[in-house]
Amino acid sequence: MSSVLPSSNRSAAEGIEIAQMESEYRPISSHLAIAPPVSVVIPAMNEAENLPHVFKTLPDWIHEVVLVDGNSTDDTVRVARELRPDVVVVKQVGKGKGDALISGFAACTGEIIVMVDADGSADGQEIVSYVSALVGGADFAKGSRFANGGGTDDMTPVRKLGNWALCTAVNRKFGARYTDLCYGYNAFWKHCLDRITLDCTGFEIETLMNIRVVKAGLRVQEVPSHEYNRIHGVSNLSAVRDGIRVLKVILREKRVRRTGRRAAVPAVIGRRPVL
Ligand SMILES: Nc1nc2c(ncn2[C@@H]2O[C@H](COP(=O)(O)OP(=O)(O)O)[C@@H](O)[C@H]2O)c(=O)[nH]1
Ligand SMILES: [Mg+2]
Repeated sequence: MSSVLPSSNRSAAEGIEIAQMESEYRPISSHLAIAPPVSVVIPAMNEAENLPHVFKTLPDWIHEVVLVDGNSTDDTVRVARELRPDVVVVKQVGKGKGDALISGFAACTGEIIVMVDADGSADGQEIVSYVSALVGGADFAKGSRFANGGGTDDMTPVRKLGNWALCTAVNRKFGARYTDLCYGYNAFWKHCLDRITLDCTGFEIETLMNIRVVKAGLRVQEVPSHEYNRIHGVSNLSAVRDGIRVLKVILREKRVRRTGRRAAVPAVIGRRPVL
């Protein structure tokens, strides 16, 4: 369009265009500005004491925070609203972290969704790394405590061993190259939800997502992440009970592919993020 304008008007038109672009793009680091709105989903069950820390680490360029309350008996919802009056609170109808996340995803209005635990184990400042991976071309930015640069203060040796064994099983069975499996800090383009059906209720949700994104041919990039200790309270996860649930998901997903009940899906060639 600028080529048909007289040269005296061209710079004014270009100036307006640049001003419009600047208003659409939010700087998220010293070298990156993004246009897509980012929603953060936080599943929370009795995390009132941890929320002040969690909310404090979230970057100010976040579009919305969706807190999914698992029928907390403490002040989780009141504290969340005090800390952030614009927080979107979703009251969970069912039970379990998976059920909570599925409800939270449905409530998001952003183009990018980031999953963040409410126990203080995740540093919200890492969101910029996840978003960078997504605007750089990934469909799914998968946090990893065992990729170079990642780490964990929160996992017991038993949980580390179980996670490693289950991760190895997923890599062998589905041709993935993951360094971590059962980790709650991940981010993805909302359109990925059209390609992966989520139908589980518990802590196996991350495993199900990690398997289905591979099966759907989506582009997955691991993002090194550090998991800190839960600040207050105790984990709701039981290594044995939830490890068995994760194993069942892996076996079920393998059976689904082998019997061909779920059709293979070609790699995504959908809308690409614009920088
Ligand atoms: N809404 C909701 N959140 C849950 C539920 N179970 C766990 N969470 C949340 O999921 C996150 C991870 O749970 P956590 O107990 O820390 O498990 P861990 O990180 O695997 O040890 C925390 O923010 C919990 O509050 C649930 O049934 N409903
Ligand atoms: Mg935790």
